[in-house]
Amino acid sequence: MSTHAVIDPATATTFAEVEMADLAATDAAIERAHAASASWRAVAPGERARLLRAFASVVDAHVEELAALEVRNAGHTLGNARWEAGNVRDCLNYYSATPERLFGRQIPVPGGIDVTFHEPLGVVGIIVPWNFPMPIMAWGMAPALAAGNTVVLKPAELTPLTAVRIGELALEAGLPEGVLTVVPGEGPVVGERFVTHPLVRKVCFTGSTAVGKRIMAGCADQVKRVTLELGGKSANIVFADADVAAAAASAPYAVFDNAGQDCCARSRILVERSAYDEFLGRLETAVAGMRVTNPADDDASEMGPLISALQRDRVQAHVDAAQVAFTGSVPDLPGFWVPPTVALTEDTTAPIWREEVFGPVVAVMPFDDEAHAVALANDSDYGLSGSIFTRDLGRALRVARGVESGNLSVNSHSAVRYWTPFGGFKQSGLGRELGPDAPEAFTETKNVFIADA
Ligand code: TXE
Repeated sequence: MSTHAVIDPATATTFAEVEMADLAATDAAIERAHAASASWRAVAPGERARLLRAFASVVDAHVEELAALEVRNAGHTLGNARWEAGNVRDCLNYYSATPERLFGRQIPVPGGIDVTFHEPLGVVGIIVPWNFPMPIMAWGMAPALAAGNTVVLKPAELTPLTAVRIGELALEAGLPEGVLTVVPGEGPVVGERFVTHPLVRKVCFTGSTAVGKRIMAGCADQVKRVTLELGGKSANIVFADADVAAAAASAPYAVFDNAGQDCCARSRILVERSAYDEFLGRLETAVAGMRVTNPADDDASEMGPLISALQRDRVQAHVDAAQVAFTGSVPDLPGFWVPPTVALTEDTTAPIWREEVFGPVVAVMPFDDEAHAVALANDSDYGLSGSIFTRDLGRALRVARGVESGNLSVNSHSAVRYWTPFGGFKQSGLGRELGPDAPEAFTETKNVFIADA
């Protein structure tokens, strides 16, 4: 075991140390999860539902504590961090309905009775990134547990604190030992072990496309089930017939929320040429008005720092290579700060237009008509999210059907709701999380035929 320093990204100071699991500790956690599996799947559905609701209530009682930890550890604004902790509670409550409603089917066949069952997979390994530690933890953990699996979960090296605390809260709520085990550690050690260990039956990964490809290849070795939520370069398409003022006012939140470290960030804004100048003017006013401050000192902060020096340097390299039109402000602090930045381009090969920046940087490009907008939006390896601003319902539906993306919002920048499926087209991922069907993705379908005679 070694320890890892946890850093406050607003001030670049260490404020906690976390023990990192080595291979032996990872194997032990997986074996404990496997040992707990038989009894967890045998818990009566109503009792499993009750335990998940108890877990949700304990999380609810600790929302402020968890939010404060995330403000410090990830530089999130207090409003976002409260929403994130509440999202853990909400996902647990939502999927607490699953154990009593995970219906199989009776399919008419000749010669007997045929029934299908949804059986738990066994141990599920969840690998979580640092950008939304709590929600992404919940999106895998809640449906997996509800469907009768046990979970080993690796938080990101940079942001382990809330996951460790939620693991403790699960025990406090009465979940049996081994049902949820949080294993802080390095990706290439703990994360890779989830991929290679035969007792882990499914891996859920959220992170970079590069690591996602590696995980998918590793899982192929054992035909292991895998869900991937990867990068994005989502388009925010603004038509001239839209409420341009509302679109411009919401655009900063569509991309600069969480300092742009969001796989759903609408980091490409496409504006119909006739509204381009008006939109840019309004966007400049909105960006200038953004409150970029240390969230740990300012409850009303609208944007905090980037997560690490490495991430700041990656983002800064993109900014240096782009044609910057205007920026917002940053506080004078030693942490990892980049101001909200707006770049202009008409070059579809420019890195700022093609690559995921994962920072508070947006590229704006004009378009000529509906077909041009859809073609530009689709000219990407990614397809996770996106927005369409228009007052024309027919156009909204045509464009929404035309854009190759897993999640689109019309006249809104909201991307993720736990009631609805979330995931990407193309290199943004594989499989879907959330929504009513998520628990089934943590089961095997078993078909049993009983002969009449
Ligand atoms: O991601 P990594 P990084 C994108 C974003 C960002 C870039 C790099 O563009 O700039 O990725 O971020 C674990 N086997 N996203 O380097 O390395 C790691 O420990 C198993 C998009 O931080 O993919 C962490 O828990 N696991 C994104 C998680 O993978 C491994 C969120 C993510 O880290 C591993 C984050 C390995 N070999 C970054 N190597 C999104 N989709 O929201 C690392 N990990």
